[in-house]
Amino acid sequence: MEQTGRIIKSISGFYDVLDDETEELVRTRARGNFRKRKIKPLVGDKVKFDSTGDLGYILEILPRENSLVRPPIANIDQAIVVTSSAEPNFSSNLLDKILVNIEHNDIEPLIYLTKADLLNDEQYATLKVTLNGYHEVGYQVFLDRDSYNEQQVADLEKTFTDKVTVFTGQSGAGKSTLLNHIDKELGLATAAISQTLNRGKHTTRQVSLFDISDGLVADTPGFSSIDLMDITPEELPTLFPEFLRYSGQCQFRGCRHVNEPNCKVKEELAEGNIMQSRYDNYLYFLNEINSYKKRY
Ligand SMILES: Nc1nc2c(ncn2[C@@H]2O[C@H](COP(=O)(O)OP(=O)(O)OP(=O)(O)O)[C@@H](O)[C@H]2O)c(=O)[nH]1
Ligand SMILES: [Mg+2]
Ligand SMILES: [Zn+2]
Repeated sequence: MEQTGRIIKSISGFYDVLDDETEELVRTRARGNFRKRKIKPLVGDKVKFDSTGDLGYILEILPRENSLVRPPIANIDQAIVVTSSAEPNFSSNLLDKILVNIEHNDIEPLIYLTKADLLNDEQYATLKVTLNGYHEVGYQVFLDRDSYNEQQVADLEKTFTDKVTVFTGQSGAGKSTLLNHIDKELGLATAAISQTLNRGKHTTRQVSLFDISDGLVADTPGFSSIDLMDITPEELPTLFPEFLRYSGQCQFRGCRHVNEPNCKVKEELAEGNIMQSRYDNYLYFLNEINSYKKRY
């Protein structure tokens, strides 16, 4: 019998599929022909599958709306970028890189600050100014000093309904801890980064989707760095929403906002309407992307 469902977990060659009709979990394997065609099913994939026996088989992966490489997941509506203040330290470069990757995949990013309790008052005040800048860019930002402020957690949870949400961000930022606060029954493993480094592993090893507040929410393994391999120099400026607001007024169409004359983006930067750190990171990423081209 042919059914449809969504992969919510993958464990060493098996895929747990949530049946659309029965809402039951079915353990499946991917048919050999996927491997031959080098198609790897991802958590989040909508699939056709067959489960007449104990074990089902994935027959077909339905077309993806989008997919991320890091973390590996498909068909996502929004990404919660869990951003730690300390241990690991806040890095605007890493945050912007994550945001650019998410924008590239047409997924809506939200920023969630963690570990601000580890900062002194002055450090927190400075970080708040920076994060308010991201709010100006148009992102929803959760920046309470207490990551687990009840009202804030409830507001976050409200965004999950009828969506597929992925928690992403640096290893040790507190993704699993935050999820445990949202759903007390999850009991996800968490660990201090010193322990993580000692083991040389990330605490969360797999992507899995959970049913929370009438939506699906994924915990994912963190990372320490990501690249911009899929992004072209032409596309990069379009992944900064605040640049897009002004780029129509640049003299040159396709202006990269670097050395071109009469660049509205650079004018707005000089006026303080674009964050210097975002612009600096933009130039840094543009360089990085150009250096990939030289190498290959
Ligand atoms: N002080 C403080 N510690 C936190 C906070 N959030 C998380 N932690 C701690 O940070 C450590 C890492 O948290 P995890 O939830 O395991 O981090 P993760 O993002 O899931 O990490 P990976 O699974 O490796 O990607 C744990 O020891 C948590 O207790 C916070 O808001 N404040
Ligand atoms: Mg984790
Ligand atoms: Zn320009």
